[in-house]
Amino acid sequence: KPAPTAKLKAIKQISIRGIPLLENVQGVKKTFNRHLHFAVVKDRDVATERDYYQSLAYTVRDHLVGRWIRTHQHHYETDGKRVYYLSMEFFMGRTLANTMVNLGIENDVDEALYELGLNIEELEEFEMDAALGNGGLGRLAACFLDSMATLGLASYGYGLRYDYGIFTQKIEDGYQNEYPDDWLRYGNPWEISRPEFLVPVQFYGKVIEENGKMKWIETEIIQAMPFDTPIPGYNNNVVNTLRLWSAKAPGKFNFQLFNAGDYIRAVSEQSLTENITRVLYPNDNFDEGKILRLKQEYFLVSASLQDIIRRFKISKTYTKTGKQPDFTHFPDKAAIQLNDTHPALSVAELMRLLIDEENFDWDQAFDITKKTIAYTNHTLLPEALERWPITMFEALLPRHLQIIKEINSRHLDLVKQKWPGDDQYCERMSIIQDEVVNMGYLSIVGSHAVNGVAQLHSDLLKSTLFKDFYQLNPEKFQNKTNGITPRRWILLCNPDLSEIIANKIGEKWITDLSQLSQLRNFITDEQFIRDVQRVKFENKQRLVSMFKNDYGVDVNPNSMFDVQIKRIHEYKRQLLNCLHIITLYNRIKDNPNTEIVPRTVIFGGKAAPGYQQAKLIIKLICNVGRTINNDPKIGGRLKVIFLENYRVSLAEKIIPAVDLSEQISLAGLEASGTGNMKMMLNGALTIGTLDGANVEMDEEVGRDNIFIFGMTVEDVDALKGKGYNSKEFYEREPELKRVLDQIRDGYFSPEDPNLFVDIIKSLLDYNDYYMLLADYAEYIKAHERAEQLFKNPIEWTKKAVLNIAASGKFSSDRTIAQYATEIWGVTPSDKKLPAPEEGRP
Ligand code: B1H
Ligand code: IMP
Repeated sequence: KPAPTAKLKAIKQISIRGIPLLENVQGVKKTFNRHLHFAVVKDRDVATERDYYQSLAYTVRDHLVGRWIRTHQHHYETDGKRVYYLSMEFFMGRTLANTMVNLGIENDVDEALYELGLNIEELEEFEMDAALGNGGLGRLAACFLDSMATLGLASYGYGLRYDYGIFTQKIEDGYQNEYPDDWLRYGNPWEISRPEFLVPVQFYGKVIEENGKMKWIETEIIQAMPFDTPIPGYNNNVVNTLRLWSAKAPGKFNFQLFNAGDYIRAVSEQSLTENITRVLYPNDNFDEGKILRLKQEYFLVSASLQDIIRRFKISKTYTKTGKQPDFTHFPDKAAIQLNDTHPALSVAELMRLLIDEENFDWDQAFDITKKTIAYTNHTLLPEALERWPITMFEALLPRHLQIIKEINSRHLDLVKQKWPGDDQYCERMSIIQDEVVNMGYLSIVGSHAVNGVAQLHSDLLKSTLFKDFYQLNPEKFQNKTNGITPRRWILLCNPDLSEIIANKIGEKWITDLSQLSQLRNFITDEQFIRDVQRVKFENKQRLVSMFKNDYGVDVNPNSMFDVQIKRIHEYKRQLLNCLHIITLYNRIKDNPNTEIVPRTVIFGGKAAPGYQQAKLIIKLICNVGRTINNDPKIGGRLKVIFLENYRVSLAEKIIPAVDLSEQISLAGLEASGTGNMKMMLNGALTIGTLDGANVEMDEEVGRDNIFIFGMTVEDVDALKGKGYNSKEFYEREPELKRVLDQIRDGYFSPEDPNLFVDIIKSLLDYNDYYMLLADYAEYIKAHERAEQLFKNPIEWTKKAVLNIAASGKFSSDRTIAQYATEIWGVTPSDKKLPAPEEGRP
């Protein structure tokens, strides 16, 4: 047995210092070969392209791990406030290229693979998207992780490791079909499991009182197994962690009690408890209210809070000084951000832990809870607001129901104080109403800050959905306009545009996107405008090749790429776009010789599997495409394409090629939108309503450089107030009437003439809930303005450049800096950590 000092000396040899890093091409080749041999266990005679991808992934991963370990050490040593982003969705997409970009090793790796006779872009295609999200909300979480790491925050994402992400969409005979997304089939080189940090999560059971203390007993336990994914910052040697929980059966039943048959059954049934993290719920902006979803939400919350508290207790302040953990300092050491109400149980769970486990009294516990937690709202749509029946709580989380009732009763006391004698406030503001728990209200009451995701949305929260709560606590309400990470959404996906920008203004814009405003100085620079035009054209050509290879359709790269890519939802009004397409079609048919701008209208997006109306809209788009694309009289001047299986990796290919970006939701319904920002940053012009962040894009770029149309929120309210009647618009506008009649009468579905009658019913018989017909005329006119401008390529490109130049506000770095200073109480830093070989920070 070695003496203690000898042991200390020996352990110093366990160090990552001196592990050679491969900062050059030779090194990359060597490591690549080593991984092919030792990790993939293949030689070049039998290795497949996928094997080469695997070796490449391991090679790139090698460059992360030193920085990852060092960053952990740094956070432990500095022991500052940590930021925890809790989300049911992290829509990460692919990791390989993003890692190379953020570590700045893409050129060396590129060169090394080229020398080995391999094509890096082809290998990248073997990586499955980590598609653990539905749409904007999940992708926002992913962009935030990138920005938090880039701003040097001690930040952690917490989520669920679904075995199956968002379904794979296939379009078969024009219909959407769903297939499971088996993303872990070939293993995941970007994650590392941490069985040593397994935590138990309790469900069901009952509550008893013992010596004046509440005890939650006889619970069923499911283990949460963490899987960590590295999150590299841009060029700063920071690598933070995304920790995703996977359900694991406890596996501890008493073998003695079972006979052989019971034993086999008991072991087999373990897999049933692991169903909790089996699959992502595929609904965007819609709450299904299923018990399995509630279990998922509590699983995330309970496992994450236990981990956060463990880390608090082992923080340097306590382990190095021998002091006892003091939870009154917890809010100085942890900020917890709730990504919508999906992790809202955090409020009740933190209260339970503080009161039942840490023996705090109610008032102190609630003070700590409120100071720690903040809540972001992402939608006003009533069908998306979570309201759980208390019967579900009663069975699954009896202690939490007690706590929520107590939070509510104390909250209502404050409401009574504020509005004495007015019972209506108590009725409206109760967290529990009609036997359901309003998770939005719980989140507000349990937080010190509540924010919307664009200025208009935040204002509407205060004036409508949370009006009473705003009057009670105006100081809580904030705005944090969404943003996107410029690393993935221009540097990675549009390297050629990035390069011509860098040639003009250097590279500082990559971490300070507002610097793009300098591009305004170059709109008279003819060469620069031609370069921007050329890059857009080349990006479109790449997409054209994909259309040809994957779909067998010919597309004219000189046509206007008119693109609507987002979840299929009635409020997003893909149907309005479709009405415009049919209008154009009719116009061309009526006047076959008119000079029109050739146009390719591209759709992409998934419909929730149970959302029949949305699925029918997909079918309509496909059928309209079939009719138009095959009509010889159109002669290719108008094409309609529905892109299958829209996802992060496909977005990266489409967005750089967009000319016209469709952002046409009914005003007041799209909380922010973030696709709008991605296309603006890549030099698209926007056709859009004054909704969500479009309002701020309009402010930044100026009305001359964006095609704004349609009703404002105030117009919508006024029209509803005086009584909207969609049939009036139908009768009043002949072109509109003709389009609707065609759809209704089977013009696009001759084999089944009644196929689309439900769509027309929703517009005429059910009075067009999303008011497409009211915005139709202005929408058509806005498109005419776009077409006019497109005829002048130089003028169009100048406006495209002005859009790029005005997109600086929409960096998620700006968004995160505001969260950091205005909600979390932490300070962004542009300091680089030392490189890993330079020793401990
Ligand atoms: C957004 C959701 C959403 N808002 C419920 N709400 C879900 C609600 O599975 N569920 O139950 C899933 C998602 N998603 C989007 O958030 C908004 O519609 C966008 O406008 C916004 O840009 C995005 C990010 O803030
Ligand atoms: P966590 O498990 O996510 O909280 O990360 C803990 C990390 O902090 C470890 O992986 C270490 O890299 C780092 N760390 C550095 N020194 C210590 C220590 O003395 N105790 C615990 N963690 C430490």
